[in-house]
Amino acid sequence: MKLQLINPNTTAAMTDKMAVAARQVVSVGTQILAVQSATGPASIETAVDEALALPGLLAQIKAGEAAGVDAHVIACFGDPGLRAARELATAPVIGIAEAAMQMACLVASSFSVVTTLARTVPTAQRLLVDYGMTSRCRRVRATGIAVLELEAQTSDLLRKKIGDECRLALAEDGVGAIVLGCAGMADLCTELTQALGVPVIDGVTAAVKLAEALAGLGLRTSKQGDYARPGAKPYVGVMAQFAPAA
Ligand code: 5HY
Repeated sequence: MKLQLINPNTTAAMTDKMAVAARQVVSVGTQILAVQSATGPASIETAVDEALALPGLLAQIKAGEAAGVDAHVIACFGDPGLRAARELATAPVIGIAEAAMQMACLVASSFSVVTTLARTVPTAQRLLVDYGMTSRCRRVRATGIAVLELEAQTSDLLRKKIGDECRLALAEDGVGAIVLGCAGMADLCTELTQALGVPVIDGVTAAVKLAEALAGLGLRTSKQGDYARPGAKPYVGVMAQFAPAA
């Protein structure tokens, strides 16, 4: 089975970090094809970053479909372009935020999200509404860490900061699980699970395992309704390459 793990930001060190985490959890025989967008922002923290990350992300979805991958994972906690990617793909497309939230609900009645900048908290909150998760998530907590501070191996200082915020979530929010709110936190999941004694869910590994399960069951993205392929029409300028074909 081939799973395409797409980092929709353009930072290769972050792609490498998430690929290591993904390869540690997949079954023998599952190949992780880790790629990042060729165009766009180095990290996705604002609505502008997200909008300008989408062409590069959708190009990777198209390339993965052409290569016949069995599933795609969008490895950014804002789940950028998830609905658009599902319109383009026939293979399943999993966003790491949705995957982590769904998995958290299977092992705890409630969870808190520990993420990066305060600026990104409303994005996670919007996703909770979209995914019907507001009754299961008690709080989205910011650590004040920028995404690019997590691009390579997480430093001891940042590990402590993230661990401390998780402990506050457990003490104050009354939750049974923690969801890590950035793909760059994928290297922390195992140690935090051991240190905190509760399920800690990293979206990258959660999404990869869900992608493996869906592909293994032969489930594909529905082409009925709003995930149907976009109809043919011209796009102009730099977007011409994305014009849906007949
Ligand atoms: C991520 N941004 O996982 C999100 C995290 C965030 O470039 N990769 C990014 O902080 O919203």
